[in-house]
Amino acid sequence: MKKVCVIGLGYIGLPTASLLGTKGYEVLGVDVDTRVVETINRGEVHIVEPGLDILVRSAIQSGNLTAALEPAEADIFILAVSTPFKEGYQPDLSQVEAASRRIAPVLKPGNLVILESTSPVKTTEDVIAPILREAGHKVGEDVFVAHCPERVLPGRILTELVENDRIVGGINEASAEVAAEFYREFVSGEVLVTDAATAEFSKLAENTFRDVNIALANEISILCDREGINPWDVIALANRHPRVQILQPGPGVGGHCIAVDPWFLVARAPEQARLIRTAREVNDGKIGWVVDKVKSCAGRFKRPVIACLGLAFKADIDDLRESPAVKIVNRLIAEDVGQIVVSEPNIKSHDRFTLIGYEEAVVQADIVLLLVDHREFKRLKAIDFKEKILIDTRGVVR
Ligand code: SAJ
Repeated sequence: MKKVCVIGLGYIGLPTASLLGTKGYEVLGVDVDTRVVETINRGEVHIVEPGLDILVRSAIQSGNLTAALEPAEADIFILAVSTPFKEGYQPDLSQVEAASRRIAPVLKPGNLVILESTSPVKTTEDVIAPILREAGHKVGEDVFVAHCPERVLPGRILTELVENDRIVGGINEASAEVAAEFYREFVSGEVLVTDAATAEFSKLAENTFRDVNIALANEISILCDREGINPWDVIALANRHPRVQILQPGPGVGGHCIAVDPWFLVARAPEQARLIRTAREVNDGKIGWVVDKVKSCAGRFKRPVIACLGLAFKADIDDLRESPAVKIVNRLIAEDVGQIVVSEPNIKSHDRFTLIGYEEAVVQADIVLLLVDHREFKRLKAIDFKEKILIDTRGVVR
């Protein structure tokens, strides 16, 4: 049985580790967080993703998945740590570096090291390979190194882990071939082979494509608002053209991927990546635009009750990372725009906001600010907002 060691048991590492644990691999999942390790070893999960609880439980019960704080010898090492940005939108690769340092002492000839974390172009070559060489390994000869970017959509992770096409970029041809062979064992999509830097760039290009196109939708929505026109009608009609596919406007772009990754391209070429930077700024700027909109409506009341519907970064998930909704609610509270009530059907409690049911929130409100297109909110009808002001940032209420 092949041994796989997965470093980082978050939104990508845990689904990958548990999937492999049910596909005939002996998997050791490694995380620096004791609480995470203990939770997984009990067969439980610390993140919400459809089907993940069942998969983890069955992988743990079969004995093929174990979680630990330290890596151990294996055939294949998968790095699935996070790659955020730090001040000035500069990539923070400290977790990739730390993970490489921790596996270096246990690597043996014939091992394969795969970076799955979305990373700046040349990370595999300029960050991981030197650390492994320093530890005495012949990279590309006796330790194979490749980048295979994760491409799964939160909410559909378990399906997409298997069905999506995968890009496998090797540090050399031999590494690419060894890594491609591994993915072909459990992926039903096509495995596309290239070099590491091309794989890194392709992943960044995918998320940047989304960001730039959402920025266009957000800018269109701001222009429509000036004209008193419904942007969702404009976009739906424009999209009836056979070659037009405008995305949906919202309160800004959230999550740990699309709101972060384009900065990796900007950081390497600040002078040239002008459109990409502007798109990021347009999407981040939508947050302030929504806050200003609420403030201008609030001015009509003495102290309005403002119901904020949704905190997650997108529909029907519990993930609040980089969520524009959270940023907007925080700003409304900080600027004391009114009495704020918050509803988020996908989480039980929040450390700063008291959560109430969405129907009750609407009843109490003078102003309803709809921030996420959760399925619950789609049940609301225009009649529910009679004599209230509705600011619908997602075009949910028709
Ligand atoms: N959003 C809009 N309008 C749209 C689409 C999305 O405002 O038309 C917003 C969402 O509300 C959310 C943000 O953009 O705040 C991102 O949501 P998303 O569903 O587009 O993407 P993520 O961040 O959940 O996952 C993306 C995916 N990438 C692409 O679709 C190209 C996923 O496949 C990647 O694996 C993931 O990033 C990642 O981990 O990089």
